[in-house]
Amino acid sequence: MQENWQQLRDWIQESDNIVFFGGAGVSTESGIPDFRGEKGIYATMSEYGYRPETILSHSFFESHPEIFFQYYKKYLLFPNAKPNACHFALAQLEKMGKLKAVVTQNIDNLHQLAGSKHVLELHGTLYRNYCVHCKKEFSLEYVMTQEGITHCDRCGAMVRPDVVLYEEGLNEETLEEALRCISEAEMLIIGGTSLNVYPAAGLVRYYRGKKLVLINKSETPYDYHADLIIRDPIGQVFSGVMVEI
Ligand code: CNA
Repeated sequence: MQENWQQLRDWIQESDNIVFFGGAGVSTESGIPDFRGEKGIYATMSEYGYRPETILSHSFFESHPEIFFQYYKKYLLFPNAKPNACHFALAQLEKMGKLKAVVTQNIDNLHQLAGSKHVLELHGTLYRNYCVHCKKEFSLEYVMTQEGITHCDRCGAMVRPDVVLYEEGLNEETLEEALRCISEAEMLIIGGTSLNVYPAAGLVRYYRGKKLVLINKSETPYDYHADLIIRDPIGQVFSGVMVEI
């Protein structure tokens, strides 16, 4: 096993208050593309003539709902994706009493599918949907049965995913709980995130310990704060490390 993987294994073995902070790169090995990675959707598509950040903003959702729904159903919804070795390892570490929280920017529900219980979804989830007018809640299955814009079966208004769009604020309670977990953590593992999206990315600044691990294929603005950097695919890293824990 390479040296930096061994260091990660040793720190995991020693720690009983680990927090994981992750992003889209955690799910690329499950077949869900990220935004800013090498094969991310920001690099590969422009068919609508708008930047993805524009399409996924609150004002665009209100002004161009047809494009918003087409885009999100085509590029963000992967209902058949399965958790990978990273998701399963984190669930296992929680069961062992070592990991206290998964703080995620992901909206794909894969941590819960893998068995994690304490998951703080900073950007919400595609698995909850609600009517913008009467607030009736809908499942993902309901959304998938409708082409284009999803409409409420009670009042006819639009049904939107319960995710945080650009220009929208994060849920205060989730943010506070994430901040508490990170600031109390003995070990913080940051993985699969470009640390470009604020305020979520700013949360990692609240970590005060000496075991900050960054597992990311590409550089991030936070690399110089890390005590350990691993550039390998995160699922492979966890499957390699977990056999010895
Ligand atoms: P991002 O900006 O796309 O960054 C992803 C990072 O992960 C990049 O730096 C990649 O180099 C790195 N990466 C990709 N694959 C791997 C891998 N296998 N192992 C290690 N590193 C890898 O994504 P962020 O999460 O930083 O940005 C936040 C956005 C992305 C949030 O608002 C999410 O909702 C949104 N998003 C979520 C999903 C999802 O839920 N699966 C998918 C796409 C985008």
